Amino acid sequence: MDYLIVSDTHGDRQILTDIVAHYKGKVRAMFYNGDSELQRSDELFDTLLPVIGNMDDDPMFPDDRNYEDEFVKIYQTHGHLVHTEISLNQLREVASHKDVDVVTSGHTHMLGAEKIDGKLFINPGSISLPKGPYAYLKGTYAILSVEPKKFIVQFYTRDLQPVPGLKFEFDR
Ligand SMILES: [Mn+2]
Repeated sequence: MDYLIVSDTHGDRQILTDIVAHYKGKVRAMFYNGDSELQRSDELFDTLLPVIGNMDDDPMFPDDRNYEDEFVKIYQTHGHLVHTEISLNQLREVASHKDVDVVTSGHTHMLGAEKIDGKLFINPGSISLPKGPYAYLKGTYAILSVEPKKFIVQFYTRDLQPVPGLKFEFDR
C-alpha cells in the first residue's frame, strides 16, 4: 500500500494539481505537510490531507493529524510548532506519546527518512523550494510503501520520476 507525502509548495499550486491528477486513485492517501499558502477550502484538499504551516494564514488547517488505517498509523505536522528547523528533539518528544509507525513533517525544505526511537521519520523535502544537499534536484516528494514487514521510502522529482539512489528500506 502506497502513501504520497508532499510539502512546502509556497504558492506553487500547479505542481500539486499535477501530482493529484497523476496519483489520484493510485495511492491510499496523500499527505500535504503545510505551507501551501492556499485556503483550506481549495479543492486540492478534497484529496490532499493538509496541516497548517507557518506561512499559511487559514486557521481552518489543523495543527497536526493522527492518521490510521488497517496498514499504518501516521502522525503528521508541519514542524514549526515543534521547531524542527532547530532539531527533531521536540517532534521526537511529541511522537513518543503517540502510538504511530511513521512521523512526517516538512518545514525545513530538506528531505530525510530515518528511523528514530523505533518510528520512521519522513520529510519529503520541498517540492518547490528545496534546501540542503539535495536542492539540486529542484524539488522532491516521497512515496511511502507499507509492506507487512518493511517500509520503503522512495523520493521523486517534479517530473514524477523516482530518484535513483534515494530509495530507503526500513524493517518494521
Ligand atoms: Mn516552508
